[in-house]
Amino acid sequence: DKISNAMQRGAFIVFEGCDRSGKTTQSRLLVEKLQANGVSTVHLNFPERKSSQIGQVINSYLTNSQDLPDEVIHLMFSANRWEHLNRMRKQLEAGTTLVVDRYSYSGVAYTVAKGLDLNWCYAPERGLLKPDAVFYLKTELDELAKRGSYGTERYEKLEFQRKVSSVFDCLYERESSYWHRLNASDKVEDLHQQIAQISEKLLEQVATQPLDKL
Ligand code: DGP
Ligand code: NA
Ligand code: NA
Repeated sequence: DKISNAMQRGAFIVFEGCDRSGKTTQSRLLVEKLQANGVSTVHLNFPERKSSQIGQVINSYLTNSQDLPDEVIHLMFSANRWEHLNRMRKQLEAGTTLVVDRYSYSGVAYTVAKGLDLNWCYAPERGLLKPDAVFYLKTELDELAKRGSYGTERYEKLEFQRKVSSVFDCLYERESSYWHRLNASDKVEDLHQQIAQISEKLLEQVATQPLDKL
């Protein structure tokens, strides 16, 4: 009926994976598909580098124009997610679906890959909204290397990505109830079909469920 329709929330969908795993392409395709189906959908990307001072510090760190201790930049990435929490919650509650390119799991994976403790890394993420689904685009690193050389940003080095990838694998084992691990070397269109199918089911399932926290 009309009252319960008014209370339906959007889904919170996250894409995770190493650099160059195809997250940006797949998240865009999903947004286009949902919008074409008449689903109110917003595309977000973390880190959000432009709209805040914290985002600008992160950008200068990633482009190697500023150095910061590992702990400090870790907390900055987390703070960048906290900056957007209220707006994200309002959008979800208003029925808008969020498709988000990277989230707290990148936060954990990239800092654990530097050698910091996983529980310490996860702590500042607690209390942020929990995604309804995470699409983990799993890359074979040798495959990724064949896609051509990485860019010049701080983390775009094969050995580092190998470590990031193994942390994502651990997180997948831990969080597999709502993570979908997909083979990033599948054809773009095949991957998109898998993702779209899972997402469309999810929209109905979560519409009347309360939002959860990490
Ligand atoms: P992207 O704009 O998705 O290419 O991300 C930029 C880089 O930042 C990429 O190498 C992944 C890394 N990154 C994304 N989120 C986090 C985070 O929360 N913590 C850390 N340390 N790195 C992150
Ligand atoms: Na990148
Ligand atoms: Na991205």
